[in-house]
Amino acid sequence: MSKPEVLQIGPYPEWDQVPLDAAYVMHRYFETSNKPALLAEVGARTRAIATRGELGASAELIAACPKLEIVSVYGVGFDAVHLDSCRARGIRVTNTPDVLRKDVADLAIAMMLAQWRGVNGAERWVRDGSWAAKGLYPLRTRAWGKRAGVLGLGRIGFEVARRLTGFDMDVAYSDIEPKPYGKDWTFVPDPVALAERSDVLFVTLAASATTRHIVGRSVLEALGPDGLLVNVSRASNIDEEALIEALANGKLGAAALDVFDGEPNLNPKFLSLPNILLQPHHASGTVETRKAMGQLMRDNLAAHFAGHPLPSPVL
Ligand code: 8YV
Repeated sequence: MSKPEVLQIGPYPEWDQVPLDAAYVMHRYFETSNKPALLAEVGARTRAIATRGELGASAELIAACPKLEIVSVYGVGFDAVHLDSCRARGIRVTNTPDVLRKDVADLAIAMMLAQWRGVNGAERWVRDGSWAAKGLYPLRTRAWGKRAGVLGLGRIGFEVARRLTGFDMDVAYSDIEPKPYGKDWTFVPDPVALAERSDVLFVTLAASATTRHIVGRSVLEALGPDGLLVNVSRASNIDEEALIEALANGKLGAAALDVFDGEPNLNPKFLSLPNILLQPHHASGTVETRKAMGQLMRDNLAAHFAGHPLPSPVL
């Protein structure tokens, strides 16, 4: 039997690429300079799209593959997949939840600590000779015991909140409704009220059209001049222009971001702000987790082509 043809939207590590190449005819969309020509050539034979969370699959891409059966996402976020097109044509969609939640939470906590304890600046202080020349590093902010807000108590938010509890923090969260697994934490439905009572606000919401810019001027100003915003979800959850303005005029104390509009080409205004920690969308980026994500993405494809139930379906 001939191998199913798969359109590959982004690169994968070798430990995934080798088995993918063995099981399927992989068309490397991301490598070709003439994307329309590749689509015209292989779109009609493409039965699966293998993509990454931040790349997804657009309506145009899906339309160019009339025999498409499944979109398999390497990542938990499927906001970049045009779900309406998939629903309309009965195309299955899978993602890789669970396996990455603890790593994403770990990086969120690391970003908070790095900002409050000034880890990057302190490293520079040693390397550039400031320690010897100027003396002690300026005092920073304590982390333990502070008030934390978690915007979105899904799988990742839950792991963030659990970790914050270990820092003796007073933890509250916002979500559509109180979560049965959130009983140790205070439920504050309104994101502005959550920000108001928080020293640090973690954005851990799954992104959708309804969450777009949920963190806007009013949330940022409620978090305030001493507040810290940490985003490990999607850039679309934050109004970036309002964030840049609030950081520049001191209405928000600091921010730590792993995701950006238009990434990897972020708004250059971010680069000139001293009170922001910038990370290259790598919250799930450990060898262990990326191996688990790749395995789950491949398991979903294999199950689909074997006619078995999908391990982690979205649609
Ligand atoms: C990954 C992500 O960096 O899970 C997601 O939705 O955005 C990240 O974990 C990405 O999917 C890998 O490309």
